[in-house]
Amino acid sequence: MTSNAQASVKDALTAPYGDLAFLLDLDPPMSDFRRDAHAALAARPRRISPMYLYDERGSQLFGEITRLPSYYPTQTERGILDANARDIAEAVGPRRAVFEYGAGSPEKIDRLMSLLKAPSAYVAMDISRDYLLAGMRDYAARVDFPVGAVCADFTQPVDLPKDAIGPDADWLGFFPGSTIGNVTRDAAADLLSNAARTLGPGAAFLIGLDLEKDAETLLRAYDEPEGVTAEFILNVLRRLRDELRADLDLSAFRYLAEIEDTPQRVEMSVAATRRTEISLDGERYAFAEGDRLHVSRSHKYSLQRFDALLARTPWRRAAAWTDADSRYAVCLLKHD
Ligand code: AVI
Repeated sequence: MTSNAQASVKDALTAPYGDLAFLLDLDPPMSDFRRDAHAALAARPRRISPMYLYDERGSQLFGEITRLPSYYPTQTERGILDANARDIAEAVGPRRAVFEYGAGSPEKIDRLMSLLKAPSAYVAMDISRDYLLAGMRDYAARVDFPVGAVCADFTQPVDLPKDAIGPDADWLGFFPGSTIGNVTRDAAADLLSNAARTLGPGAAFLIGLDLEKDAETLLRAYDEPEGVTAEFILNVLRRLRDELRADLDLSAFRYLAEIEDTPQRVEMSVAATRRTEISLDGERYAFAEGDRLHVSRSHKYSLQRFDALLARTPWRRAAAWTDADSRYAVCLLKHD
């Protein structure tokens, strides 16, 4: 790391921070919705980042999705962690300091921390400073090990202030929910390589992975009759209309989920059901019937394909636990 980068990390660190062992605020580049919306609408194909799904309403809708019976990843991951708690704890080893990618819900954090043997610390990284601090302050008040917070985008490399936790801690990265599937395979390899650097030698990494499967199960999970996923994806247009004051007719668009192969993934778009236009800041973007705006994708992996991805990173797969139908895997990665 250069001396300039060292200086900026130092400025970004406050330790302790109230009840927290530290706050490392890397001031993640806040995106510019208006600029990105213009760029997305002018591009061919039209594509906008899935991060714009998650305003308050979008986060609530995603929470609802995770409770739908047809959206198997959340319940299946939970089932795998519960059914294999002992084996996982054994394979991970005792006294790990945990670094979670994305601040988990209290229930998710408790599930992991109570499964591990004598965890020594918990640190979460999240792009939303308010969400992160609210969650971590509550958590720090409930537990007797150090809790830290890193405000950053999870694709950023992070220099953890290890002295604030204990310089000799053995780290465990935790990235549940199969969120790794929401980035391209190249970005996933970069993220994992950065994680190896962040967590240091001897680290382990527990990651949730949605496995390749039949197209019907995927369609049931990503285009269910309840229509919550449709609302979730269409929320991008609602935000364009309500926050950016774009002139658009929501009823002229529908949600479209498509299953693609090699690599298997669900592609999520909004599609115009008739000729229409979106007008933003006086700029008019025409849609012919069937024209799309791509919003999100969710990659599915086989364990073999995941191993091939890991071969591009310092990690190797030490173990994997799956459900009885092999729909989902929790993988334990290690590196020396
Ligand atoms: C957050 N992520 C893991 C979800 C997924 O399954 O790809 C996002 C999602 N999009 C539609 N449904 C769920």
